[in-house]
Amino acid sequence: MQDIHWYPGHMAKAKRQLSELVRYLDLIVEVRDARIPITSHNTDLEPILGKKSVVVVLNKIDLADPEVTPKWSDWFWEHKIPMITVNGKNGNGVEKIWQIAAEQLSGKSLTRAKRIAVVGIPNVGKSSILNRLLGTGAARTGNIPGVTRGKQWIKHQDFEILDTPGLLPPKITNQTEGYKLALVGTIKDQIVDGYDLALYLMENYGVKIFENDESYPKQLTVDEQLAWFAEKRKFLVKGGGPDLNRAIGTLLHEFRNARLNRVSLESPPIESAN
Ligand SMILES: Nc1nc2c(ncn2[C@@H]2O[C@H](COP(=O)(O)OP(=O)(O)O)[C@@H](O)[C@H]2O)c(=O)[nH]1
Ligand SMILES: [Mg+2]
Repeated sequence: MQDIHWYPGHMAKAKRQLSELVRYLDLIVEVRDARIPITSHNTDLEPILGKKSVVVVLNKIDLADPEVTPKWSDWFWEHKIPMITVNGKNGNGVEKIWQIAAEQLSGKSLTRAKRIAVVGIPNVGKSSILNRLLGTGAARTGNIPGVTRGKQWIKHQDFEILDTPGLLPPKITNQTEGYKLALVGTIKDQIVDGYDLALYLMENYGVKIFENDESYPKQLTVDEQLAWFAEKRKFLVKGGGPDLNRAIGTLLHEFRNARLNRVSLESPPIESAN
């Protein structure tokens, strides 16, 4: 895999902007990808948020393994992290955000509206969720000096929610995280080599992806599995060999769009009871 590096200045600027914003907030809605609930969280958020209330929203549940997502729900609540699962694309579950926000802030007596912002790494669905939230009869309110240059607070019930999401780059500290982020589409294919990515996918998730396909050759090497996929789809080069490039492109495309068996790339860690 090629080096993935974010310019340190890029990360620093995002952190600074978010720190400035957080001072004005009562609650942060942190959107994560349900297929990678850990890797789609940038741990640099924690010192920025301090003791502010956070609600985690696991989005894109339509793309995740339906057996794994409920385990994540249990895991978050066991760790006392309020969370809900949603589909930002069709809006399912998004309304629950108002309810859980109200619950989390119920102990807080404020004479002004309670202020919320949506934050997260790129492509997790922040804008989709925000649009759904704001499509529910919300009205624009005045500016709050300091934080709102170019931004607007939108009034909904006794909340004010910022109309633009807070953005943090993903934090990539090892190759596996890079692969996972590339597989869910957070970082572009140009950064991670498609062949490496397809091999990583086959090696770690091939069994799950093709669990309903009896012809899937578990016992073969990942290269041979890619060739199997090419042949199965009749992707052949001139002369008759498997067209691996086309197989890689199709495999990644179909994975990302959940045309294959739905897979979560991360499951909750198994913790001992003591
Ligand atoms: N399948 C699916 N796609 C989603 C969902 N939420 C957002 N998307 C898609 O994911 C892409 C990124 O969403 P966007 O809201 O722009 O993410 P942002 O970068 O975090 O603001 C878009 O193509 C959305 O249509 C979801 O729950 N399911
Ligand atoms: Mg956006």
